[in-house]
Amino acid sequence: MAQGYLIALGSNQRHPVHGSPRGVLAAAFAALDRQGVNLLGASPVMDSAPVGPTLRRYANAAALIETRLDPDDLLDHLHTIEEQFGRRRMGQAWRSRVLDLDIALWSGGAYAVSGLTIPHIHLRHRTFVLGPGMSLAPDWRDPITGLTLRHLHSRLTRPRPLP
Ligand code: PH2
Ligand code: MG
Ligand code: MG
Repeated sequence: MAQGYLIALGSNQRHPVHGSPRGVLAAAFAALDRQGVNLLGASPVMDSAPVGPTLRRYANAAALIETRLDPDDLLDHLHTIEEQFGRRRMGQAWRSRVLDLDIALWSGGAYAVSGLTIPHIHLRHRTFVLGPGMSLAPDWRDPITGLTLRHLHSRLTRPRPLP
């Protein structure tokens, strides 16, 4: 059965062929439209300040895909694409990376098995996932809070009065 996923893309390192992080994400969208996966939508790419230990800025975006792969098989597939882009999965978490592909949302709802959690655990706190995600699927609801991506995004970016 075809299943829908929202994928969060990130890059903060150059690639020898694809060039800047923006070039990496353009190539990654193409890679997400092969081998049993259909790319239904690609968001605009945004620049974002790094969260975590690295100093390099990120290019971030989101993709809406359709595939028959279950969450675990899709995660393996995404890891293979990351490796094709030169990513090596070792050492420090959150280090600089050529390409990061995370499953943000799944049409099947919530999932938590052996190291894979959907929705992505940081979904609700990251404008660099919610902003691009909202441009593709504003009415898609987070199964945990019941809130739409549009709502989660405005909750995070709404100006707050000074104390
Ligand atoms: N990804 C991380 C850690 N920090 N910061 C930004 N701006 N964008 C990311 O995609 C990102 C991050 C871990 O995957
Ligand atoms: Mg990530
Ligand atoms: Mg990741």
